[in-house]
Amino acid sequence: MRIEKNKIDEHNYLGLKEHQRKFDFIASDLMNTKEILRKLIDFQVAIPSWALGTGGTRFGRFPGGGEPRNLEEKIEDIGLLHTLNKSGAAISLHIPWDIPDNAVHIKALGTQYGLKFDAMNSNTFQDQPGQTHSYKFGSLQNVNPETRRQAIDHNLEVIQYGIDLGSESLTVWLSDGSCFPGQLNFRKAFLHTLEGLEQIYAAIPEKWKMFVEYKAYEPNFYSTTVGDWGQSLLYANKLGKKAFTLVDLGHHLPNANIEQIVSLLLMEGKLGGFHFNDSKYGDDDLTVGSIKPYQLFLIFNELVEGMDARGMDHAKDLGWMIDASHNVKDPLEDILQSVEAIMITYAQALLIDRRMLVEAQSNNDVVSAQEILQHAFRTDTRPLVAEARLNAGGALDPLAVYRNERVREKLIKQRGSKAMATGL
Ligand code: PSV
Ligand code: MN
Repeated sequence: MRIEKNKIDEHNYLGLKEHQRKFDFIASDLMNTKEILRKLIDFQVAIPSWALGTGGTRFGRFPGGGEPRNLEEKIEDIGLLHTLNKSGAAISLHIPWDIPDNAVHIKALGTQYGLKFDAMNSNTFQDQPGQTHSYKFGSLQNVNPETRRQAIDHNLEVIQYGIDLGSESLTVWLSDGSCFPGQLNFRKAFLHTLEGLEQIYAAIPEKWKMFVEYKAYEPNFYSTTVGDWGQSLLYANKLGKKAFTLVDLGHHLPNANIEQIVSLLLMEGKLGGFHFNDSKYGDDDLTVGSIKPYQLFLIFNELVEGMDARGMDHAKDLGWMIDASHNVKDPLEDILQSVEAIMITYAQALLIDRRMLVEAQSNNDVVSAQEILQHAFRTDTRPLVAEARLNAGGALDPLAVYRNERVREKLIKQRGSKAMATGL
């Protein structure tokens, strides 16, 4: 379904006076409002095709109905969200969950909704019906060369789908690892994986990027073959200039200093992609900013600082994506919340007084350094984000329009209460 522009205009008209008051208040304190608004408008976050259905746990799944039944409907849903917030102009596909059988048609449909095709994701963490070799004991690390070959071929196929759709990156996340001591030889597992990644890398088109995503644990619980940023960076460095590390916020051990990881990867020119989510325990895939908003702010602080230090374009030079889906919310509302949290936090990071911070750091003035960061974090940037959205043609309050328009009810009517999206 689509939300007509006049519905958004109507909503904006009703909220405009109140918004203007709040926006004028924050803008009166800023020297570079225009520049900030430009950056906020340009910043786009890709939505994964697997986040549009209710996620589940191994204990169950409680779908709320009206989920997209095919790739076309997934594109439709992401298009709808983008109409509302103008910040999600890309879709990221997981193969084989979302095979674009007719790439020309799928690409055209994306364009119709103003969407590009972001990173392609391969899947060698599940066995598919009819698959010859099982990934039970890993894919690229597998002791059986034929299983490794199968996993490599799958990635090559995914690259081809991406080429057809105009994507420019491949994300490889491997669940490879072991559950028990002695189960595998770490060095052999690493080297087999490297060999496989090298063959995949060789097929990566010239202007593409290859992202190597790491994860501390799950589904393996004793060791993971791409377990942390050190291992991912090792692979990326060995592979070459088109290979980068991908940081997923949920993929660290408790209390890991993710902002420091981000800073050093940027310094090395090896941060390529970013998956947003939030978590209390591990890879909980909760709504961005719902648990640790200050950590998210500190990460954005390093992202902005590190990208500026290298003269990078915030919007284009890293791959930004949401990677979250869980059990209890309407997934579309959840994505709207996540994108909003990202934009609010990015805006806060843009407000940090960099000159003062450098001065405080040079003077070992710890108190001032903390004050400078927290001043930005405690600023309510919602009016800035709403103004950017308004200028881009979106809704002042996307969630309010979504609810007023009874989108979920209409989707259930259209697709049925039992419609289930593919994904985890
Ligand atoms: C793995 O937990 C991960 O973060 C990878 O990015 C996957 O592709 C994605 O989640 C979806 O399962
Ligand atoms: Mn991820």
